[in-house]
Amino acid sequence: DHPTEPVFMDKGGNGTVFQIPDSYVTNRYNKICKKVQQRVCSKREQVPVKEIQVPDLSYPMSLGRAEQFSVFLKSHTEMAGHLIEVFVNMPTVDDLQSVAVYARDRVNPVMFNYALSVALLHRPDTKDLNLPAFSQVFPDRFIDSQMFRHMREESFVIDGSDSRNAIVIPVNYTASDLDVEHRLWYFREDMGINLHHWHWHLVYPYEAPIRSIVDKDRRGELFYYMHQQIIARYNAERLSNYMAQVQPFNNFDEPIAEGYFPKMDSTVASRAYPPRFDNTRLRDVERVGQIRVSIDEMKRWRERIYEAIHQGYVLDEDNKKVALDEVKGIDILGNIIEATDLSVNRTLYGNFHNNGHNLIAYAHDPTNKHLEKSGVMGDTTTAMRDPVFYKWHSFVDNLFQEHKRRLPPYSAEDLGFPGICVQGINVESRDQTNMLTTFWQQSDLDMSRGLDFSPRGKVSARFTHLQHSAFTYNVEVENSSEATREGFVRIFLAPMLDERNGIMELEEQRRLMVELDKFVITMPAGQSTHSRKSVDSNVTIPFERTFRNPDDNSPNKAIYDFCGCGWPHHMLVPKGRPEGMRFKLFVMISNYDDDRVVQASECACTDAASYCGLRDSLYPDRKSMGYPFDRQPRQGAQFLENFLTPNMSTVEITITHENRTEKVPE
Ligand code: CUO
Repeated sequence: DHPTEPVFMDKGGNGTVFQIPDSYVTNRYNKICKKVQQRVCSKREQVPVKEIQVPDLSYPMSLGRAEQFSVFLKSHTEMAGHLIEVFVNMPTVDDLQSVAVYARDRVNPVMFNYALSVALLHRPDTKDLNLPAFSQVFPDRFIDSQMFRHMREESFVIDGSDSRNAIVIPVNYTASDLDVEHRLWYFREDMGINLHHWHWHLVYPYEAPIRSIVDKDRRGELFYYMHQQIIARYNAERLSNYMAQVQPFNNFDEPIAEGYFPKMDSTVASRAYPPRFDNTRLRDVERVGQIRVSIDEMKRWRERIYEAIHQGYVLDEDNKKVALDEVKGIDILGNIIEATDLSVNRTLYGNFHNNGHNLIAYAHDPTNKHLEKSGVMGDTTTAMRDPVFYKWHSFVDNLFQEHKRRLPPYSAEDLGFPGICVQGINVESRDQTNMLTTFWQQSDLDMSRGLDFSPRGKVSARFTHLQHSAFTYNVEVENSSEATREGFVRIFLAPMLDERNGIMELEEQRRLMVELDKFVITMPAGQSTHSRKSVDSNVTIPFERTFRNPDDNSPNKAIYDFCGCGWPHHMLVPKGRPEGMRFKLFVMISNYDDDRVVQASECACTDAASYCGLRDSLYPDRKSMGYPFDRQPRQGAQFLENFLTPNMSTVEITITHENRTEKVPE
């Protein structure tokens, strides 16, 4: 039944005829497709597709299907941008479905997924759809490639999906204990963390053909803040593991001491993700037709960014000064540094952060001499696995901090809330007060969406990840004003001691302040106690969203929706130490009348608003992100205790890590 012609012709939307290479399975097996379909999908629902005039997709199709798509490469995001535009502009969902079906077998699969996801998130008629987790669609980006062989074996067990065993993903598989950095495997290689990062960049693309997709409220500031929080969290984990804080990568001429060997194969590119050896030196990247990044250019951009920060203004394309003021400065800077389409001057300030990723991602083969693909730093799904990610972003954060240091510190008056006194805060967990515990837990994830094994059915991977016991905050407040007041409760956590076991000074500690929660309370006159559960955190998404299917029919399904951006709840608190590690928990109640953002709609994805914003809405806090720790402390506030105004309080808590593994319930 096989067709004989090696090459097929197809018509683009503008009537032009272009060649489809004979590698497109759908074309080559056109005549037997019904049979093939029955073989692989016999038990699945078949969805009829409307016939449409297919738009010209030749531009996005110019990226090979087996190429490695990267959102940090401008040429790739431009192609993806074209595809996003096509998807967003399809008049109806049926038309979108038809063009998506057409594109799926022709366009690079990762680009297809990226573009369709961005379009689905931004089309008014699809934005409430649940996207399948990226980990299920492209499991190769999250797990040891050796596991696929085991999964294939398991897939031969056809006797109903219940007979198949979950494949246990080994822990400690990317390095040995000789590598000190490997102590952080559970953070860097955590699936939920990597999914959050992918999803954040999906919600906030730095470039798109439709301006509203990029131009979101305080988008540049959120780039700064979300990544600043990643570094703060990472440093808390480092201290938990008796390691010094991450050293920013600020010298392009110095080799990168930390190597990284991902041990993952890209199933799309059919190639292993290349490793980076210890002490790799950066060189200019000159990959013809792909990307050019010169180290000198990076240095020039860096100096111009520093200069702008020190002058207090940037220059736009017309050479006009745009002030880096207290309100908009950080947002302008975020867009310049990342850089996004909203950068006021890409010519002058370049594409600093994105090209830093590229410079590092191609350090093993900067001229494409060996025809190697990019390392894990070249993609938002995988970048956080590599220790160098944190060094790079720590440096990027230093640039933002340089700006923040130039702003006037908040005075005690700015910070205060007259009439409100926080009398105390404590946390309760497992009948203990101010003691939190972490431990290991196993969870299963069905990978079958991304594994084309036949016969189909559930093939699960079993991950080991950090988890903590649930806890509750109790905040005691005295409202001495006559009236009921609304307060915005801001809760942060930071290590108490530095690497030398000394009490940390606030200027250092404020950068390690991890936001745990933020919520509104109503305080009647007099005393009141306000309790809040850890699972309700304003930075995390529920555990189930990381580890369950959107089409899971479990009875719990109704209690969670599937907005994918958000820190995974199982990583809410740092690991701590087996003997217990001392942290400071900080609470502040600010006046919600000053902080409230008045806006209409209640949007569906509100779980992780502090790190992800709200869809189609303004960022739900008028204060600067990271407030009150985003600026240098005022004179005299050398330690956290000196910083406190009556509407704040702190308590010392101990986080103990129990080295036990909670198994998946049978
Ligand atoms: Cu998220 Cu560098 O921006 O990875």
